[in-house]
Amino acid sequence: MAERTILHMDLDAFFCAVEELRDPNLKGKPFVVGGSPQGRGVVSSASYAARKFGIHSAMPTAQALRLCPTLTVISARHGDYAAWAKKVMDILSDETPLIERISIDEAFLDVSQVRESGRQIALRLQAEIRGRLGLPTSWGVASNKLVAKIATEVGKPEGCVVVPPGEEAAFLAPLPVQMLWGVGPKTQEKLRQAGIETIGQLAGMPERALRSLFGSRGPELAARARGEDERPVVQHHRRKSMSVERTFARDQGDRELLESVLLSMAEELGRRLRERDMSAQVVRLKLRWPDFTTMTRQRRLAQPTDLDEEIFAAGLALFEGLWRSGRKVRLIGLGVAELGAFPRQLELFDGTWQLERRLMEAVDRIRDKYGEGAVRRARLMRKKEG
Ligand code: DCP
Ligand code: MG
Repeated sequence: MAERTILHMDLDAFFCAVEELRDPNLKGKPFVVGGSPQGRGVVSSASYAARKFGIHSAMPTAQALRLCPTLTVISARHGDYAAWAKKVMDILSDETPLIERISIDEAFLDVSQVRESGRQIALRLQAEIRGRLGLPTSWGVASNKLVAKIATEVGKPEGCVVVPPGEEAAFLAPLPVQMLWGVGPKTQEKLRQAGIETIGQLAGMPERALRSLFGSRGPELAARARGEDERPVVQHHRRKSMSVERTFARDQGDRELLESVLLSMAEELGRRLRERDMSAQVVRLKLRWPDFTTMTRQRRLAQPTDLDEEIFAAGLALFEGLWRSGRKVRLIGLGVAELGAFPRQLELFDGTWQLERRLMEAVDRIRDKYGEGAVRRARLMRKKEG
């Protein structure tokens, strides 16, 4: 394979950084974006000041507050984060079409064909995102995705770490094995028992020892530890499904409330589809009862949609098939699947759909400008979560 130049970008404390744009007083303070400590809320994103107390993503908010009693807890505004992330991705797309988005705040770029050096491109994009949007990013530059992503991690925050070709293994050697893609807690524990803690030690393990520990996965693991990775940057990476779910602080059995939660989820999914110019063929519902049994049902639509109302109608029909009046629900989730490109040709045949689509586009614009709460369907106004 010809030598490649791969960039990896990840926003620093992303949800927190967006909250700092809204309220600059938060800068430098310990705060998190996350769920409420009274319920079963967890931290989504922790400011760097909060991380000094040992607070991190996925930690229960109640525990975070014990570590730092003066911590500010902000509830997530997902619509805002999606809108800011899209602005960042648009700046990257202006640079090159060879871009693969791998999460809300992360992307790979293949700039092998660009004359400028990887470092120059990364520093220029970092400055542009900081200057135009006010958001901090970290960058990794390497000959493949695996090493570029770890380089980003090492340089955080606001770093730009370049690993020259040929230096991959030496760069990885001192780092802990769990930084390697594919090494989860179980693999890490096995390695620890074998006395292996760094990526360099893993790379130096005899093939026989690797095979006896990990079977056919062994050689692959060793190749990664040497910093080898041939995976291409996949353009227009299309997700096959997306979903939102909500665990209630208290189990809920009220029909109106559950329906209004479903509707707000349908609105979020519709918006995310429209932002990506995609439509969904399948709608899925997930319900978890207080005893933790979980049911999922799905329904195939007559034609693909990106409209809140149609997603909601399908979700509601599934809900009615599973739920009996008054039955308490612990978690409710709504998702869409079999995503595809937006079926524009349908516009010619379906006037109502076209009207609804234009209405939704107007609503999206208002929400971009004034926030998610600016436009709500009337039925969402009726009831607040009890
Ligand atoms: N996120 C979440 N729950 C998690 C992890 C992440 O909701 N368990 C959300 C919030 C983060 C965003 O995804 O802001 C991006 O995830 P990152 O892992 O990149 O975390 P941050 O951007 O917050 O911090 P970092 O500076 O380490 O990248
Ligand atoms: Mg991030």
